[in-house]
Amino acid sequence: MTHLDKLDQLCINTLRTLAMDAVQKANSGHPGMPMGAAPMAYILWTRFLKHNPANPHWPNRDRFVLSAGHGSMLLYGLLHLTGYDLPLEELRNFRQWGSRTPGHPEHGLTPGVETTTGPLGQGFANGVGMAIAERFLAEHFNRPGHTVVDHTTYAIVSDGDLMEGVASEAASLAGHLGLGKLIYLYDDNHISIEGSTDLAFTEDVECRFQAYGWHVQRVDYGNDLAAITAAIEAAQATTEQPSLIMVHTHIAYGSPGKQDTAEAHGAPLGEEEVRRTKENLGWPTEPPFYIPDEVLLRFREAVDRGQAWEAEWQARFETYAAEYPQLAAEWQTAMNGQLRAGWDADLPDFVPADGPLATRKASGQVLNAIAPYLPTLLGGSADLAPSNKTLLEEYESIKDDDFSGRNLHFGVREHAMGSITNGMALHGGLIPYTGTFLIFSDYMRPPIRLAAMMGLPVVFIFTHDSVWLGEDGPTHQPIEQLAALRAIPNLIVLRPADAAETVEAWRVALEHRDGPVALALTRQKLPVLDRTELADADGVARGAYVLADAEGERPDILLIATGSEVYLALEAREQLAEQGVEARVVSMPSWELFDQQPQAYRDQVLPPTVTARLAIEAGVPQGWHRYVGSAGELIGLDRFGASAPYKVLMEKFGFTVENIASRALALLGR
Ligand SMILES: Cc1ncc(C[n+]2csc(CCOP(=O)(O)OP(=O)(O)O)c2C)c(N)n1
Repeated sequence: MTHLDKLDQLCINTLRTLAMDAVQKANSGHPGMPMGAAPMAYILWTRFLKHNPANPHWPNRDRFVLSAGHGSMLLYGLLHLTGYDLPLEELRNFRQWGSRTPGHPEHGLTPGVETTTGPLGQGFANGVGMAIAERFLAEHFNRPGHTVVDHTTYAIVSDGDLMEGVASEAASLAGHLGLGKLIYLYDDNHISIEGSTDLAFTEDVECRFQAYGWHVQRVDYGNDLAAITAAIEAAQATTEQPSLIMVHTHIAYGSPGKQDTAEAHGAPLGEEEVRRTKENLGWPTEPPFYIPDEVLLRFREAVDRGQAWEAEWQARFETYAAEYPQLAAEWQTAMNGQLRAGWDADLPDFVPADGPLATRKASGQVLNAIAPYLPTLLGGSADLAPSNKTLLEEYESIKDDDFSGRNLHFGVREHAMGSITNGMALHGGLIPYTGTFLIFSDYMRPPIRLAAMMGLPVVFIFTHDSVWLGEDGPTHQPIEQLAALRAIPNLIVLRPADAAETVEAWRVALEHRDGPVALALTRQKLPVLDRTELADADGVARGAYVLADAEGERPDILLIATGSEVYLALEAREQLAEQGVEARVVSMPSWELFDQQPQAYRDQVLPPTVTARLAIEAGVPQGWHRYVGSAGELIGLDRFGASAPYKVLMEKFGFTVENIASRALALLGR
């Protein structure tokens, strides 16, 4: 072994043995990765990472992402040892019910965990979003002589991370944008679950990342602390390129029987092998979870250092606030995740005289109306901005050498767009949004799910929200996507019926701070509903509302519709009235918001006594029985779409006023 002083060695072996012991005690988990990556983690956390264990929310802290989330015990070891609020007892309870040490790191549960990782590649892309956020906020808030935003995003990434496509997408964009404050350490151990990476991963990673525009270095020996230190210093000095440091390591380092084997990846070493490994590392075999005093002292230096860093930053911030009070106030509002007062002053007020309008277009108008009031509203599209209407027209594009713009161009990279945007939200200070076609929500499902799990305030804009996009045909026509999104817990899906509902949907989306919102918007024009005759669009906030009621006391039938099918339901209501049938039309832009309403309100909108119910939505009917009941019926789509003008498709698929009216009559037995 080279360059290891004794205390460093003890610290590193503490990280290793804590992981071995916790996995052994839980009888489940991944010991190999923490054992191999312990030296780089130790160096990073004790010599470079600027953080404050006493305040995991210090805004100017460096961000650390453990993208190889299965190595969670490495992170829990670091958090405990450096003094975060994570007692040793929690490490003893690794993977147990109610512990703060779940199998994979969960943001919001464990102090100091910057993002939820485990699905490989996600953390890699989250880090890119964090670095974008840092650079944008630095550009926006720093002033000459006043640097209030200045930190680095670090990650440890693994073979699995680099095999995942989402990491390639994110790396490509990070290289393009020249994110110099992004430094990734690659745990290059040549082992994944099935065995050697020779089985499926033999590309030249170094050349690949160089081709993306990254600065790439190699550390040939994962225990060479001096080489790791020098590489991180060189990465820090590289300010116009992201850095990848390929550290050649050995999975389960120190285990006589399991080092360099896939066996050590995801299973306990076994009592006997733990004992042999400890002996081999010169470690006392008893007790488990042993932490030498001098090790704790060394790691806990982070506490005082962190407090000093934050205090120094706080002083800097106060000088800044004295000179730029308005900017400082804006910073506080943004970092608190609040909206500037009066942000909605210029929201458009749509009326029928405006003529028919696609909800995507209305959404674009909303975005442009709020952008001047929300200086940290930042997003873009996966190369579909002209279609998604996501462009902020008065602002420039973000470029590698200029982050003063407000429009991000994610390129055709939906998956990374979602994950990067999650990283932007995790960083804090931004109001991030994405844009693509609803059909491609399938390409970004993993980050949507994680945004929901983490409760991140991200707005996912999805246009071309039904088969009515027309001629592009079934590959582009969403059928099951609304149902699939509604299946994700803690995600609010909103499908507004007209321009006015779109404004209200945006209001909900921006004010909802503890989870993501998906907006489903039309490509085709829709009439702006006449609110002098109908209920106000602010009913959107309740998820469903009575748009047009029956004339008499009690409706004969409920017509429940969403988005572009609502105006059809309104016309069908009139036809039915001519035939003596009293129909109530319920606009139901969001199931999730409706389900949150008190029972009394839900019963008022969908009276239990009215069992004749017909729901109309251009998508799979899955789930609608919950609202129409066993006596109700659905007009939906149980097939893929077809390439044709949308008015033809509406005829062919039965989405006509006549068909709705006749199905309603049939339901009533007339
Ligand atoms: C998206 C995704 N697919 C599959 C897995 C299951 N999985 C966990 S770790 C891993 C690969 C392990 O290889 P590596 O990243 O090199 O980790 P190491 O073996 O070095 O611990 C896989 C396939 C996952 N966590 N995420």
